[in-house]
Amino acid sequence: MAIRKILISASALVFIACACGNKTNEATVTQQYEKVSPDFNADSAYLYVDKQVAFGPRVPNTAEHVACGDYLVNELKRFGAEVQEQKAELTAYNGTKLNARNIIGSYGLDKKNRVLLFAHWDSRPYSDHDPNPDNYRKPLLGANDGASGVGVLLEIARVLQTQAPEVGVDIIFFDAEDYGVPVFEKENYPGDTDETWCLGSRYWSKNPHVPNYKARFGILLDMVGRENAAFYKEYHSVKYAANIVEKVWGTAGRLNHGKYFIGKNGGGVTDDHIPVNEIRRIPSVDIIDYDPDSDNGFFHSWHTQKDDMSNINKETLGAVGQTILEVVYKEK
Ligand code: AHN
Ligand code: ZN
Repeated sequence: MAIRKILISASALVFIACACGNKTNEATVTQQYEKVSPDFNADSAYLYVDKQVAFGPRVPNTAEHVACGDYLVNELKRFGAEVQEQKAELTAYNGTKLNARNIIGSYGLDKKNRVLLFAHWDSRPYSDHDPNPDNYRKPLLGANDGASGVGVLLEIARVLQTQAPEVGVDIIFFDAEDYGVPVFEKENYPGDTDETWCLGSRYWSKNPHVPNYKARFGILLDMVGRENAAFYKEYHSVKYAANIVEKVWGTAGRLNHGKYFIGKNGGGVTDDHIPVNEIRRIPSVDIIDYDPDSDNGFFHSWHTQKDDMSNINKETLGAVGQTILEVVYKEK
C-alpha cells in the first residue's frame, strides 16, 4: 500500500515536472501573440453559410434570391447594423435585365476612418465547369463560391455589435458577381469578357451608397470555406494594395494562421476588388482560395453542382474570420 502510494506521487511529480518544462520551453520558443479582437465563432459562421445554401441557388430574378436577400438584410439589422439596400437593374452579358440588390450594413457611422469588408452573395446561374455537360445550364448552390464569405461577414457583424472597434466598418454584400459569360457560350462572346463579371460591385463603385464614399482600405472574401484553403497574395491585391496585403497576411501569421495565408504571390483573379480598386480607388485585397491541384486553379467543385456544404470547413472559416477581426480591431 505504502509503496503504491509513493509510486503514484512519484509519477505525479514527473508529470508536473514535464508539464512545467514544456511550458517554459513553449514560452521561450514562441513569443505568444495576444490578440486584441473579440472571439470569432466559427460554428455561427458555419450556420450562416448553411442557412444561405438552404434557400437554394440565389440567382438574380428568382424567388430564392429575393428570400435570401431579405434574410441577409434582417440578419444585419438583428446585429445592429444600419442597413441600406441598393437596388439596380443591371444588364447581363446576354441582355438579361437583372434585378440586383447590393446590401450594405454600417457600424459607427459617425466615424471618418472606415474599413470596407465585402463578399458576393449571388450564386452562379451556370454549372459550366461541371464534369457532366447536362449540368452546364443548371444554377449552383454556391456554398463556398459566395455563401462562405457572406457567412464569415455575418459573424463579424454579430461581433461588431458586442464591442465597437475604433474605426467605422461597412459590410457590403455585392450582387451579380457570378453572371459572367459561361464557358459553353465563349464563342458567341469573343474577346475580353472580364466586364461581364462583378456587375454589382461595378455599379456600386460608380454609384456608392454614400456620395464620395471612402474607406481606408477594403477586404474581399471569396471562397473562404474549403478545408486546407490556400490564400496566396493575389496579383491585383499586391498591385493596388501591397501594404494591406502585408497587414492581413502578417496578422494571420501572428495568429498562427500562416498555414492558410501563404506568404507567396499568386495569380490574378477578376473579382469584386477590381472595380473597388480601379473605379472607387479604395485599396482592396482579395482573400481567395487557390488550389494548385485543380485544372482551373479554384477549389475542386468550383462552378459545379457539387459546390455544397461538403466544401465548408469550420476551421478555415475561423482562421479567416479571426484574422479580419484582428485587422479591424487593431486599426486606430
Ligand atoms: C473569373 O472566373 C473570370 N473570375 C473568378 C471570379 C469568381 C467567380 N469568383 C467567384 N466566382
Ligand atoms: Zn463563381
